[in-house]
Amino acid sequence: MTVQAGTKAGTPARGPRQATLITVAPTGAESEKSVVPALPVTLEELVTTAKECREAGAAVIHVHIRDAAAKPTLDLARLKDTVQALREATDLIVQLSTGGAVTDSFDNRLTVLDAGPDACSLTCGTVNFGDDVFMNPWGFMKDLYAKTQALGVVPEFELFDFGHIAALHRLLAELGEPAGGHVHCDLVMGVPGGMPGDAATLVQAVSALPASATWSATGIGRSSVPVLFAALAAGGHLRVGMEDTVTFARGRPVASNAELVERAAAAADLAQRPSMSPADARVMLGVPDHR
Ligand code: KMH
Ligand code: ZN
Repeated sequence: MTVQAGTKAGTPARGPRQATLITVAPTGAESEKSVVPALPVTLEELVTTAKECREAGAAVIHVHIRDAAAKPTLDLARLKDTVQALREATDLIVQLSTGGAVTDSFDNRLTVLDAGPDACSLTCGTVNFGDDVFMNPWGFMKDLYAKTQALGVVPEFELFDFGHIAALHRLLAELGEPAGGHVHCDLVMGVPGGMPGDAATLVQAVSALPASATWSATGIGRSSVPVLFAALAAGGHLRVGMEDTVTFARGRPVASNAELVERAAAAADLAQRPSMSPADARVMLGVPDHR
């Protein structure tokens, strides 16, 4: 693993130190198209969204897909088509969700990697998820991580709670470095059942990450703006998108994913840490360009 002397969690370990990596999570598995009409659910809508978000400053796209009825699916053929279409249309790093929906089986979630993405999410533990449970037992985590290593898919470690950070340390100790040789984490804050989305919690979580890790943070729902500012202030990167919030401001629905990326990029500019290009993000994360 690349361990750089003198770096600590919270400072970007590679690539342009000042830039902010912005990931967009445009769809998720939870919102319904009938309730949130701006949600991109078809391949065409997703590709249009990806281009707009790239223009607005995103470097990574975290992808959940939907079927013809706009329901969440992990259909492998659809996932392959999606990876190909996003690569043809943009230079974004394509990160497929292995979390899927809370109803997805472990086998189907492992199969996601066979779609050949650049990167994938890898959640480091089970968490209460509103009225549901998002299941990520140790055995599944290990199988998923071993498969990312075998296929060269770069994982992003999704951390919903403090116990997930302990599990991440255990995973790295037992199975070694990730594909790409660099650890990048995403703090997912404000899920009902996970860690709260506030500045004090963020600082505490960052202090527990592996020493050479880079990290981003996302706040769910009303914690999206406070987490965005806390992450920038603490030297982290950002994830935004309609997977995480469908409300732009009190009483005002999100009109498009691009406006969330625009707001994140504007905040990053104000923080003197402008958005990072996909090419620089590939260097930081250790993601080869498969296009
Ligand atoms: N939809 C959630 C149950 C991930 O993408 O890896 C899980 C999730 C995490 O969204
Ligand atoms: Zn997701």
